[in-house]
Amino acid sequence: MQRINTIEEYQKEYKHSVENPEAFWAEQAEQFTWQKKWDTVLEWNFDEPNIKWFVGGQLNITENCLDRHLKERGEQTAILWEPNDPNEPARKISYKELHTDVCRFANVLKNNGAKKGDRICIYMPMVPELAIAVLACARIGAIHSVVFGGFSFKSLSDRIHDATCNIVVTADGGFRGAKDIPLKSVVDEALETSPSVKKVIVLKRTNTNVTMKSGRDAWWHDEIALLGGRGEDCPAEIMDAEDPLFILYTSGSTGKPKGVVHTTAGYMVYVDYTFRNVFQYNNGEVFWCTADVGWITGHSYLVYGPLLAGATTVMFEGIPTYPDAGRFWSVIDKHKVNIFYTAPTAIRSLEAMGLDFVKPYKLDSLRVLGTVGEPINVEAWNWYHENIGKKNCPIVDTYWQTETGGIVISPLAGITKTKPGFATLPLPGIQPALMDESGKELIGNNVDGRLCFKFPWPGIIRTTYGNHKRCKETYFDIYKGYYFTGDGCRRDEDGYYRITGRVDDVIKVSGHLLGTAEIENAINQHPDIVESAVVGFPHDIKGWGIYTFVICDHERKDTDNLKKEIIDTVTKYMGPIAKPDKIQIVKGLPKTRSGKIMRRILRKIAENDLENLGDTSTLLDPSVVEEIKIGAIK
Ligand code: 7RM
Repeated sequence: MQRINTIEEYQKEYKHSVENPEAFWAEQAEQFTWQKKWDTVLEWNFDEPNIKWFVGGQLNITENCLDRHLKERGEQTAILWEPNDPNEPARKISYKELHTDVCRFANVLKNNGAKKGDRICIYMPMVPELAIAVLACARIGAIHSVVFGGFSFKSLSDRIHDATCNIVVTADGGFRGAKDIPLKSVVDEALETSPSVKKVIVLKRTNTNVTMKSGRDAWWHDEIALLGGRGEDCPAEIMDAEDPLFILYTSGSTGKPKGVVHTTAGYMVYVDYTFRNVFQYNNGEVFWCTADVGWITGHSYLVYGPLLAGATTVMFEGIPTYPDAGRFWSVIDKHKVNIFYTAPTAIRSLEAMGLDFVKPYKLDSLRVLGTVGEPINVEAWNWYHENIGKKNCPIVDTYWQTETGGIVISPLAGITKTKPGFATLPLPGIQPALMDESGKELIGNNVDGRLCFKFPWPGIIRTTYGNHKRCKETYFDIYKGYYFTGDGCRRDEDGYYRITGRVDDVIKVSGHLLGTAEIENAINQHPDIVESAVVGFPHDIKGWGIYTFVICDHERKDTDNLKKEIIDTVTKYMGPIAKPDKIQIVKGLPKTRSGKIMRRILRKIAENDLENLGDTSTLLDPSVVEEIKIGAIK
């Protein structure tokens, strides 16, 4: 399959994609295995919204990830798995083996009552069986909803409940660094309030003691054994192009996460196209995306993108600092990784550990480096470029979202001239628009505004599960006729895009998108807390840290204990990723007369910018601000 090779080709392809998007995307879709070709490439309006790609087409994405490659690269490694413990052997699963494993587990799901259209929740550690479970769902037309293993029981149960999942696939536990994460017991707690779940399939990974509820819970290996050596084949369910492929929850401005829905054909065409072009993937290369499959980056560029392109995809179970801060670099040498894709927060934390952890490694297999998830600061970009890429590897700063399905603004590796801190140019098919506060599109270069897109691409969100109105209101109503990202953005004198950060109440903490309202809900579970307000503050390593203001219903003199209890409460209800960095106990919060918290003021205080709080005259009680300023945590 062809890809863009020069900047002139990019410009030509971009122009074609804007002038004739339907012809352009139809060309990209040709190479896949279709059970039936589409009748119409695109039907859309952004008002409802109603977006349909490859209407009338029928296919199964796993035939394109697996069956399509068997003849040419059946023996090639599809998944190269690196365990948490470097002394445990790595696993290499060929395309042929992966095909068999996926079919077997698809049959297990069927034996447990799964059917096309069912929602299946996957809550697993980073082991090959996670990818196998994802693909097995797709094989039988069940909609997967992967929940990141770092979320705890309440977040898990909310997500299971929202999608009314009937099956959960999990493991006894997972290894992460020196820790053993007890996944099954979290599932047990979540299921106390999730009546829709009839079956739980449990992979044995850590050998942790778990309780198995009879009639509901079954071991993965027992279910495979029940197939008695049969089940190596499972016909791929024929799906309509717009049948949902998966739901993935993402945080929003309210406390309730949104179930972003992606559908089959458009998502497939888009992640394959962007994978091959952005990373300039060559046949035979080893690609490593360090994201967890629980996030969209793992869905699109650890599982689907690389497998669609027939690549070898590395899956790493552990963390960057275990057994030491050289682990990423050691794995790159060990598996001769050619393309390495990670988050700025990981780069900053490893940079802070010093070059002694980099020096022992050659890193000479690397050809392309990538980043994703948040703006990368110039210092981290330079460190990555010099010490990891040895000034030889282009860096692609890829901008995208759970809702965009795949990368939308990014350099093409080695083709687009890069500028540290800039995601650079829109990919073919992507039509960005910057809007001012009044809703007018800003024309020309050297402008700052809010980033929107004015034309659909195949990977765009279709709906938010069970609540189409919320999808419309969040993304399509704010600027009529546009999809709104929620990000601020600058277009510079060269027409290059630089993302300046979120303009709503979500924050990126260590690359994880968290809703401040969601964290507040978790904090408010503490019996002594009456009210709380969470805002972000700039953090050297994490990008953003979590600053929380809490009001207690009676005076607690043991503030250290109280703070510890609050952290434990957040960990218990939401998960360790949402632990507050700073907790300030306050008597009141700055509220307007209508009772709305003025977060602008709290953000300034959290940033330690006490002199520029702006207008506080509309506050119900301006004196609370003085009290908060005095107690502010530096
Ligand atoms: C892929 C992912 C989406 C939000 C998005 C931005 C931020 C992502 C970049 C970035 C600056 C980047 N999906 N973001 N990539 N900001 N430069 N290259 O992260 O749904 O979890 O988050 O992440 O704010 O809206 S996500």
